[in-house]
Parts: sequence; C-alpha cells; structure tokens
Amino acid sequence: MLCAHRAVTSRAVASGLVLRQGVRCLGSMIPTLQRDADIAASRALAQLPPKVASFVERSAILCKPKAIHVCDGSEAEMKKFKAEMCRTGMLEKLDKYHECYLARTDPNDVARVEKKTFVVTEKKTDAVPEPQPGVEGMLGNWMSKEKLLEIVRDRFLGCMAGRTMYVIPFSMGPIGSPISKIGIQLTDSPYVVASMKIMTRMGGAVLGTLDEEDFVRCLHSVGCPLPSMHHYRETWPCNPDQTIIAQVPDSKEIISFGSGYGGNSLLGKKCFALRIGSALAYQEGWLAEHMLILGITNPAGVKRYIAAAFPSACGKTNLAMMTPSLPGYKVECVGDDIAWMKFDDEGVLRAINPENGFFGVAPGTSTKTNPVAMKTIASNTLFTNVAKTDDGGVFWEGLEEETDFSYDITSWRNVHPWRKETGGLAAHPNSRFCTPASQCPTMDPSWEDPRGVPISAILFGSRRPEGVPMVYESLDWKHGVMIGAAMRSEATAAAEYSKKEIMHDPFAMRPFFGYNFGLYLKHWLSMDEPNRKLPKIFHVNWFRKGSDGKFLWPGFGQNIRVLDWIFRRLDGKDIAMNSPIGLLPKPGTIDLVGIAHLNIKIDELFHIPKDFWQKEVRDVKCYLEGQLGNDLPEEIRNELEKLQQRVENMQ
Ligand code: GTP
Ligand code: SPV
Ligand code: MN
Repeated sequence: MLCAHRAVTSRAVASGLVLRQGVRCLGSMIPTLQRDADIAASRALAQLPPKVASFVERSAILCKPKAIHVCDGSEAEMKKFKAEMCRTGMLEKLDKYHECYLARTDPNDVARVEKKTFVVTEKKTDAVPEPQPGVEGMLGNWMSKEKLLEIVRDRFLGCMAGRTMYVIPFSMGPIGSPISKIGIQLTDSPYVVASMKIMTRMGGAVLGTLDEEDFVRCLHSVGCPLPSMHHYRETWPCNPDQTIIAQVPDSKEIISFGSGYGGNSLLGKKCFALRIGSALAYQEGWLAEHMLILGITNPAGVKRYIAAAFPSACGKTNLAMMTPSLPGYKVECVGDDIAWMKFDDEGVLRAINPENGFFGVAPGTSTKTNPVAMKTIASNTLFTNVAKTDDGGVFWEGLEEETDFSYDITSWRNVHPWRKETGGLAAHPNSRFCTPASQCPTMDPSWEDPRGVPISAILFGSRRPEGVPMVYESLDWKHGVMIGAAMRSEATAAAEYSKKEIMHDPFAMRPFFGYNFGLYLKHWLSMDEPNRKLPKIFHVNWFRKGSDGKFLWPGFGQNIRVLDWIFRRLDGKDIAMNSPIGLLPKPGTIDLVGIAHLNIKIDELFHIPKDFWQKEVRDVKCYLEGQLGNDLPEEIRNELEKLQQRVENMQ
C-alpha cells in the first residue's frame, strides 16, 4: 500500500497536478476584508477552534449575516429550526407521519446544475482534459482562481444580509474514523442545515476530532440578501441566474451560490465526497466513486460485497435496498450513492460509505418496487418537491396503488386540488426524500466499520434502451476500466437536461470529476498491481426496451437474478461464454424460476446486434479520442481497438 501510495504521489507531481503535498493555500478564495469588531467579538466565534473561527469570521465579514449560529446538531436544535421553517412557510409538516416535513422549491431550483459547476485549479489541464482541436470539452468545467475570486467578491459581498449564517461542522464517515474527513459548511439556509443533519454526522462532536490543518471549507449562500430585490418563490429563496458551484481541490474549498437544492447545496455530497474527494483520492492513492455498496448473502450463507456505479437516477438506491425475489438470498445496504475505496495491506479493496443518510429519488418508489425504502422514509424524513395529500401524507408518480384518492392532492407546484388528467406531474421527477440511513431496516451490520467492507465485484450500469445486454463480464481489469470509460446513459431529471438523449457518462462520474479524466483513467489502471485481489468488473442494464417501448425486464427485486449470476461467477462457476463485447451468461444460466408467467424475452435481453455495436464502438472511440486527445491512456486505446476488431469479426 505504502509503495503504491508513493508511486501515485510522485506521478501526480510529475504530471504537474497542482495538489502539491505540503503546500497549503488555506482560505484563499475568501478575500480578507477589513475586520468587523462586532463579528470578531461574536460569542459564536469564541467556541470554535482558531482556524475554524478565522474561516467563519472572514466569511461573515464578506457575507454580512445578521447573526451567526454554530450548530450543535442536537435534536432540540433541529426541532427549533423545523418549527421556524414551518412558521415561515419553507416547510410544511406532514401530519400523517412522525416528524416528516415537505419543502417545495422555486420551480427554477429543482436539480443539480452541471453547466454552472466548476473545478478551480492553477492550470486548466489539472481539472479537465485538453480535447482535440475543434472539439468542445464535455468532461467538466474549469475556472481560474482569479475568476473565482472576482465572482466571490462580486456575489458574496453582503449576500447574507438579514439572514443567519449557520456553521455546520460535519464528518464524512464515522466521527473519529481514520478514513473520515471533516468539513465546515457555512450556509444561510436552515433547510440545508436540516438536510445536512440527516446526510452527515453533524454537530459539536465533530469539532473535538477536527485537525485544524485539514478540514474542507464550504461556503454556501442562497444568494438572496434581505430585503429581497428579485423574484423567487417567497418560501424558497434562490438566485438561479447567479448560481455557481465551485470546488478548489488545491485549497480544499467549496464555494456555492444561488441554489438551495440537493447536490448544489448539501456540500458534503457531490462537491466534497466526489469532486474534492476524487482529487484527494488521486493524490493519496485511493478511489472516491459515485457508487452504491451492498452486501449479498447467498442461500448457502456465503457473503460478499459489491459496489456499483450507475449515473444519477439510474437505480443505485433501489439496488442497494432491494428485496430479493429469489428465496434464500439476502441483500443488505452499506451505501446508496458514494463509495470511498482503498486497497488494504492484504491487497483487498475496502469501501466505506461516507454519508449518513439517503437523498433518494421519490417517484417510482413504492411498496411494490422498494418496500425497504418505504419503511425507511416513514418517519423523520424531509421530502422535497413531492405532492401532498389532504390527510397530510405524500404522493408521487408510482404511489397510485397505495393512495386513498378520496383525499385531494396538492402538487409540487402547489396546485390544489391537483388532477391527473390536467395537472401534469404531481411530483417533480427529481423530487427527493432525505432520510437517516439508520432507519433503513436492511442496513448492513458493518456499514459503519471504519475498515470498510471488502469489495468482490464492481458493476457499471446505466439506462440503455437499446443494444446493451442485461449483464456481461469484463475480460480483465483493463477491459473493465474501458467498460467504465465507455459508459453512456439516457439523460434523467437529476440535472438540467430536458431531453432523453443518450449521453456519455464515464464511470457515472462525468459531473463529479475533481481532476483531469485522463489522469483518473491512469489512476484506475494503476490499481492493477501484483498481490492485489482485484474485484471482477461487470456491466448491467435493467432498462432495455422491446419494440413496444416497454422495459423487457421487471427490475427491482428481480435484479437479484443477475446478482445471483454474478455471485456464481465470483465463485468461478462455468456459466459464462465469450462474446465480442465480453463474457455473457451461457443460455439457461440466469435463474428464471418462478417468473415464467412474466414471459421474459430473455434472448432479446441478451441479443447483441452487430450494427448497433459497430456504431457504439465508433461513437465511444470518437468521444474518448476527441475529449481526451493526448490524455487518453494507450491501454484504453488498445482495448477499444480490440473491441472494434472483435465486433467487426462478428457473424
Ligand atoms: P441518484 O440518487 O440520482 O443518484 O439516483 P439512483 O441511481 O440512486 O437511482 P434510484 O434507485 O433512485 O432510481 C431512479 C429511478 O429509476 C426511480 O424512479 C426508480 O423507481 C427507477 N428504477 C430503479 N431501479 C429500477 C429497475 O430495476 N427497473 C426500472 N424499470 N426502474 C428502476
Ligand atoms: C445525484 O444527482 O446523483 C444525486 C442527487 O444523488 S444530488 O444530491 O442532487 O446530487
Ligand atoms: Mn447520486
């Protein structure tokens, strides 16, 4: 491990990556303005470690809040905040359940905004690859430090006027674990405070373990000083025209302005655990990935762990919480969105979930598709942009069969009574539940083990309506890395794309890379070292459609049939056969016992049309060569060439 670490670090330096160890430019994006005696004397600052106090003070002088509140993370504090939000109309209590609330956002602030998300580094190529001439780079947006400084001075000056600045100490990973990392988020949104309380380990206890030289500084504002000067939904302040989400790996800073929603504002999640996380992981020799982690126990009682990277809204939460339809199998959840993984001294890849809650897609979740999630969210849950029933319950598309329609419904856009025939969607397609992981009845006993759980397989998967089989296995590690690089998926409502186009989304990380994707690929390839037990890599697709436009596979709990095949492959069973794209299940080796009545078209699910794959390889090659130019590793180029040859030779 040590020696791999050194190799990675020296390569990082050689490649000119700006994450120089030992060089710190702390707080560099927050300008030093004239001291404010009132703020300096604030009692809030006195309780903080000096470097945290200094970060808060500088930020307060810039943002000019009316008060500063250091969150202790207690239940009493949360109760107070929620009551206050109910009073102002930001939250509505859902009387049908215990301690559940609903927030409705401004209709212009409903998802992550990828086009306004930037990685800020000294050199552009530290953050994003240099595309071939004439090609527009699609693998992240770069901004210079100078430009960000200008934006911070411009947008943040006085941006919290009339509002409280909340100081949120939080830990990604269990408090005190050697793998965990600490952040301090400043925000003027009480909704963000309540959400961070669920999603992270948050509060005063974190300060006790804080290393003053090593915490991530996160500054967030909804960008609406009071009295209000512009238009937004009164109960959901935001500033969509001025929104920016910037991460500065060099100084471990995150600066977010204008949005109160999801990954834009809960800065521990995508900004920290993935963008800053992946940059640190590169530097330190580990992996920060957009992956669920699950434990699976087979009928013989053997247990393994699997990590899976699917793009946003492509099924991670549902797979991590699945209720297996095959008798004797048990699936347990370690995490549903993010994995931090590192090879240990025995050469085993170990993974932790840095989060403490789920921020899950609501529509499609039901007792039929995901009973575990339904149990998890039955109390202490913050819902956003779902619809509400007149008896104080929630409603969204997918809950029709378990909803009493004698009560009227208020849609996410506040239309009451909402009617299906005329009202459009009741819930926004990216509406979410924010709920504590500890409430999930299938949490894995080891989910908080600081050593992490041992990973035996990595799955890549996405929404592919055409051409891509339900499961195939990579030939080896290099081929597997190429499969990750070649991922594409139908766009979803999790970001700002409105059409259902098929987009490239390497490793399900396209919106989340914290450094140059060419280096990321080399980093993945470098994991293949002697004495390591590399996980096997698979690709899965639950979303293939037939000629009638309907899904060919029932999905959800039935996906265990695919996990069962994968499990048996991990045991070395002879159930796979060669194909041009990788190893496919031999006929009859996917267990379909008990679902004959569903008339699954299994041949269609595994068909690999030559013309489709000829085009697929061409598109992927063109994309990766165009996007990465000289940064495309030779190994990946070779893998693509070999795939192309095999497809050309197909009958
Ligand atoms: P993010 O939280 O955005 O990262 O999404 P995710 O990857 O966790 O996706 P999630 O499990 O929330 O699923 C997104 C949508 O896909 C929901 O509407 C689900 O109901 C639906 N879905 C999940 N798994 C399946 C499946 O196996 N088959 C089908 N047809 N739909 C699925
Ligand atoms: C995703 O988009 O992948 C999510 C939701 O998990 S958000 O927190 O908004 O990023
Ligand atoms: Mn996600």
